[in-house]
Amino acid sequence: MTQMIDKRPDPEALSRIKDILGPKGWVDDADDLAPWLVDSRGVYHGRCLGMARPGSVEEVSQVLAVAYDAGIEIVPQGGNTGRVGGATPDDTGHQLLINMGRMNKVRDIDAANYTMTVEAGCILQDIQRAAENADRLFPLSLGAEGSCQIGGNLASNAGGINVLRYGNARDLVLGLEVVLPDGRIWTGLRRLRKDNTGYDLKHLFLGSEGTLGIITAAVLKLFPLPKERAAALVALDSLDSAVTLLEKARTASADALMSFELMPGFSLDWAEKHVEGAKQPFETTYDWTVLMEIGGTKMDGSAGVALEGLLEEAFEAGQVVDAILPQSEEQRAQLWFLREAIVEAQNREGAQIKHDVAVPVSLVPDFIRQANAAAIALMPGIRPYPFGHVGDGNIHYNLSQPVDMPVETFFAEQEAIHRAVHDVALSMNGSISAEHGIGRTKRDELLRCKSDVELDTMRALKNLFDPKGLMNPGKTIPAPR
Ligand code: FAD
Ligand code: 2HG
Ligand code: ZN
Repeated sequence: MTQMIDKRPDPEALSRIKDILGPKGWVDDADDLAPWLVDSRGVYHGRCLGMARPGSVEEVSQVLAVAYDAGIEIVPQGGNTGRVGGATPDDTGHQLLINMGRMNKVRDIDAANYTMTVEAGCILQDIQRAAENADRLFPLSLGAEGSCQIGGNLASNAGGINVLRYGNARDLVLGLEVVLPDGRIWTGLRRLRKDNTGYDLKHLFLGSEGTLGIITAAVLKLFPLPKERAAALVALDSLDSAVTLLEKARTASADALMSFELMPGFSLDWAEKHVEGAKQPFETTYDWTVLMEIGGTKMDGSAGVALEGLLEEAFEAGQVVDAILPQSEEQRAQLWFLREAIVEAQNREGAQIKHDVAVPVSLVPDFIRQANAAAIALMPGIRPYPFGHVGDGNIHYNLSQPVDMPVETFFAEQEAIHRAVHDVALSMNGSISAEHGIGRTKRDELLRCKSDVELDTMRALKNLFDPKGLMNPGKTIPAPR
C-alpha cells in the first residue's frame, strides 16, 4: 500500500520564515504572485506557499535552514524567463518560491583584473552595462537579457549569441557564493584565473538548475571591450554554405567572429508581419540567412573591411547571394532586433513544439534535413522553423502547427515528434538540450540519452547536497528506470 505523505508545511516554520524576511521580502497576494507562477512559455502553471524575496545571503541562509528542518520544498527563481519550466512550482501549493530579484547589487568591478562581483538577482543587461561603463565586456548576451538574472543564467548555464567567441555562462565564472539546502553558506568568491586545489565545486552548481543549492553571488570574467563591431546579414545559396562560410569566417578573422546565427528566410517575413519595428530587409524571401558579427580591436573600420573581404570571396564562390551591411550602429541594432524578433514571431503564428539540440557543427545541415523529414513524415503540413546558434552547432529546431490544424491534434503528437527529432540528434552523438536545460520539460527524455552510470552519479551528487530532496524537486533528475 502506498503511504500518502502530507507535505503541508508547519505553520510555525512558515511564520518564522516570514519574520526573517520582513514585509519587503514576502509576497502572498494572488495578483502579485500570478506572473511568477507561470513559465515563460505559458506551459506550466503552479501554486505556492508564498514568494520569498530575500535581501541578503544571510536571509537566504536562514530561510533555507528553517525550510530544511521543517521539510519545506524550495523552488529557486530568477527572472522566470527559462524555457523548460524549471522555475515554476508544482500545483500542490506546498512549495516555497524563492525569487532572487532583490539581491541585485554589483558588489565590485575590478577592471585591472578583468573581474566583476555581482549578486545573483542582477539583471543580465545591467551587468553588461556596468561592465561597459568600466570599458570592459561581459559577453553573455541573449534575447531575454532585459529580464533574466545572472543567478538564473548561471544555474541554467545559459548560451546565447556570443558563445562561439567567449563560451557558455559556465566559462565566464571565476567564483561563486552558494547557500546549500541546509542553509550553510559556501563562500567561493575567488577571483583566480588558476586554482587547482582539488575538485572545482563551482562547476557542480553551474547548470544545476536550482537542484543543489541557491547561487547568491558570482565573480564573473570580463574581457576587453571590442572597439568596433561589424555585422552582416547574408543570404546563402544553400544550407550547407552556412557551415562553409562559418569555417571561412573563423579562419579569416583569427577567431574574432563573435556571432553566427542561422535564420530561415521566411522567419524574417514572420518577424515583419508580427513584431512591431522588425523589418525584412531583403527584397525577396531567401531560403536561408545568417546574421554574423566580427569584433575589432581598433576603431578604424578594419573589422568592416575584413568582413567585406570575406563576403566578397563568398559571393565569388556563389555561397552568398545577397548581403545587408549596416552602415550605422542603429542599423546594426535593427538587425539584432530582427534576430530576437523571430522568436516572438513564431509565437504569433500559433502553437509550436520546441527543441534545443546540439550536434557537431558540420552536421547541422544534415540534422535539419533529417529532422524535417522525420517531422513531416509524422505530421504532413507541420512547419519546421529551425534557427539559432549554428556557430555552436546549436539549433532551435522549432515546429509550428500546420495551418488550420486544431491545437489539440497538434499537441497529441508532441511526444512522438520530440522523440523523432531527438533521435536524429542522438544518432549524431548530439544533445537534446544545448542551452535551455532540462527542467520539467525534458526530464524523462534524459533516461533515453544518459547511461545508468551517468544518471546514478547525478543522483548520488543530488543526494549528497540535498539528502531530503527539497531543492527544486521533480526537475532535471529523472526517477530511476
Ligand atoms: P529562471 O527562468 O528564473 O530559472 C531558470 C532555472 O534556474 C530554474 O531551474 C531555477 O530554479 C534556477 N535558478 C534561478 N535562479 C537561481 C539561483 N539564483 N540559484 C539557483 N538556481 C536558480 N537561453 C539561452 O541559453 N540562450 C538564449 O539565447 C536564450 N534566449 C532566450 C530568449 C527569450 C526571448 C527567452 C524568453 C528566453 C531565452 N533563453 C535563452 C532562456 C532563458 O532566458 C535562460 O535560460 C536564462 O538563463 C534564464 O534566466 P532566469 O533568470 O530567467 O532564470
Ligand atoms: C534564442 O536563441 C532562444 O532565441 C530562444 O534560445 C529559443 O525559445 C526559443 O525557441
Ligand atoms: Zn538560443
